[in-house]
Amino acid sequence: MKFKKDIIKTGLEKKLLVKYGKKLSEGLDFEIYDALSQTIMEEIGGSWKATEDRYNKGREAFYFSAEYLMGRAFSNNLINLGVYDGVVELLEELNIDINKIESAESDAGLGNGGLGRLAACFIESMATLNLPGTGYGIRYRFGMFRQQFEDGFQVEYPDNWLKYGDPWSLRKDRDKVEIRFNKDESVMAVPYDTPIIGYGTNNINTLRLWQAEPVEELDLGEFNEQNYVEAMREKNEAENISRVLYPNDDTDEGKKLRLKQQYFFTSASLQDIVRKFKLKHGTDFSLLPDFTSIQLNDTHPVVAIPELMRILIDVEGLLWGDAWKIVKKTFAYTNHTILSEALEKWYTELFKQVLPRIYNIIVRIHVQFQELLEEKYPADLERRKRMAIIDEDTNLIHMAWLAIHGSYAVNGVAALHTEILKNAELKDWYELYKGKFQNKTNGVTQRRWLLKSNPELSGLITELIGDNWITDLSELKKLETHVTDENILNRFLDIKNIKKEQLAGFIKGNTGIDVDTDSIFDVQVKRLHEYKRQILNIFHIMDLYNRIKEYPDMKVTPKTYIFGAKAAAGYFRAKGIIKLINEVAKAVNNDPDVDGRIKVVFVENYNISPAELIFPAADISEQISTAGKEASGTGNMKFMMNGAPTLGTLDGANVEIVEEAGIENNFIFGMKVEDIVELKKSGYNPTEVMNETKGLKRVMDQLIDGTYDDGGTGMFKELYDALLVGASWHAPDHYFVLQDFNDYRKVRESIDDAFEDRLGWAKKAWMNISNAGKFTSDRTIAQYAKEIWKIEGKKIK
Ligand code: HBZ
Repeated sequence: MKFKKDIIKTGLEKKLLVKYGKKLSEGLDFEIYDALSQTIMEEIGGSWKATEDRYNKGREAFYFSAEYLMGRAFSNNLINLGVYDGVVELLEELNIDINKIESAESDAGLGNGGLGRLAACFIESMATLNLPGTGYGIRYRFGMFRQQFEDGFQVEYPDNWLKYGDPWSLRKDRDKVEIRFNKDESVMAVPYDTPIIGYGTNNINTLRLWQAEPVEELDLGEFNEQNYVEAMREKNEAENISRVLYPNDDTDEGKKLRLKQQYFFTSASLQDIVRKFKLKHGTDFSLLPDFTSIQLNDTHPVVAIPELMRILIDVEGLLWGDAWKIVKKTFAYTNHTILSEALEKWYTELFKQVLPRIYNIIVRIHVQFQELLEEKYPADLERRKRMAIIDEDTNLIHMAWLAIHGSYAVNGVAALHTEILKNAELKDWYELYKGKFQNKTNGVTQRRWLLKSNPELSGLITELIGDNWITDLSELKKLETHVTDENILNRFLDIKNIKKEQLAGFIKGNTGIDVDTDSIFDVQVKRLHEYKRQILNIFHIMDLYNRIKEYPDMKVTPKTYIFGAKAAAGYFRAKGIIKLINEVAKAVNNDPDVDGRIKVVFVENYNISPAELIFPAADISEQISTAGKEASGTGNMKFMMNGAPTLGTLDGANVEIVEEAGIENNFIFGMKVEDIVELKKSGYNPTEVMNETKGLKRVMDQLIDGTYDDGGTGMFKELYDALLVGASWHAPDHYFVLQDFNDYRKVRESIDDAFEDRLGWAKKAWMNISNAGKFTSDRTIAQYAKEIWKIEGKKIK
């Protein structure tokens, strides 16, 4: 977009006056943010429409996702439009601080973690690549909860992100559709469209999020009878459907409202797609798969498969067989996890009650699939049972099985993950449907995670290799020739220091803690989960603290351990780990004996905006999940492109990071997938490991001897038991924390020495940046476009 200063200025003034009745000098930060954003929205309206017209009649991809973790839109949009500097200048002239305007925007936190953020990166890459692609999802009234620490415990508060409205979305009343659950229950789905602005292009794609509303605002009969509460009931019940994001990132909720959410947004999106298809191509639905590819982001939208059957049969009058052929050529499914507790299953009873017609369709798909299996594996009853879409022993509908059977492509999200799917978790399915399986290693958008969040490093990169890297990240490879240039390495270190200063300022504000920016910033930010092993990290800190107390003169390279993590509200053990980290932090940070050598910081309410400060400031990226458990990880990539070596296991995309950047430039430790298989076979005894590993017994004892106080909740004892005794649903230490402890400590010690050689360190960091090219979501999306969606870029003028 061309920057037209006068137009932006006049727009800003007008909007302030009309909407808030204020002159520029009187506007509050939020009001200025709102007025400016609306002005930009008006300016891009033409391109937005032109993009829609350009994609018209061609093949399109649709991304169905229950989550989009977008963060703030303002600066990113200005940057992608190429008007950021102009707007900064204008605001300076008007004596307005852009940082304050930026901060007035709430994060759109409509996602839990990696899966939701991936969706956000993906739609941005689609726009940048001029790909005809639309995102569909839910406009939650409340996103991911706001986390607060009270006495070291996590407490959840609602995330009221729409309190002041959202200037980046447009309500499209004319496109609203009715969603029928059963014969006497329906709601309206009203779309809100957000422009997805590509970088360096005029193309503007769309994210369409549905909001639930009652079919009729008020029951007038009840109202006239003066039953006001009854009159409002329908409104509230309808609105409940899009009221709040479920904050679980790992266990399937199995709740009625969650199923309603899933059906609500997939049905609305399919109705929208079918309506537009008919407008453009008429009613020959056999052509639908020629023009449409729908990507299912995990199992959350998989109910779309039977719903499209319903629409084609009940509404459009097709025969079952014809409809099924169409459906199977329309959907593709992405798997993001192998944790069995995360694979969605629904009780038939509940399903039948909420969605009777869809249930019938699933039964028929199930029966036909069993017939197919019988033909293929007549003698293998066990296999047929394992693969049953409806498990007739447990009465559970297995959504992942429905997804694989009902789609034309299935993909994992990193090479190792896809191999595990093919050879273990989905082995039966791979044997049946080999041709469907693909790998698509995740990526992240460098526009947000480097260009926007680290303008200092971006400036240096552009100075050295030009700015093509912004849309072609493989260009970073050209930086490698500078790895021997001390001047450049020193400039990198200076930039890292600036970013650390900025983060230190934020930490001071967020937690009150002063941190030393000369210390190693060792960072683990991600959802709190046992498999991600934050407990391994804190155990190492407890051990180091014990040793410092015992040998006060011991040499320690100063370190700041930074954590950020939310636990699912009902995940007791994860909340215990949060409390433990906070207790250790309190002890360490207030102990004069430690004398500033180590600090522990737990950033409250970690989400996208703090993340943009954290990744650029990190010296070390902690990626320490149990091998085989983290499907990919994407934070690991954000650290890498900002020059933080990985301290990690050979898990998920870490494997590929090390392949690209060199094992010598990262810090790899711990058991590999094969080692774990072996250890399980030979019998794992965590108590023995604890007794044999120096310092470990002491750390474990501190969980139960009162050293750290869990406020009488029993949380720390529960952690202790999980590691040594196990529980009804798992063996002791099933994520091998104790087993990997010693190796982890060793590799951390090697980091200390490496860090003190400043230039040597800068070289490692630089090699990571130079080889981060693979991990752009542009590459991932180009692969989806070519190998799954079969779509091509269509640039507007
Ligand atoms: O998806 C994550 C994986 O754990 C991570 O390894 C991967 O990089 C990322 C993107 O592919 N999975 C999630 O973030 N999953 C969820 O957030 C989730 C949300 C709701 C659920 C289940 C999982 O019901």
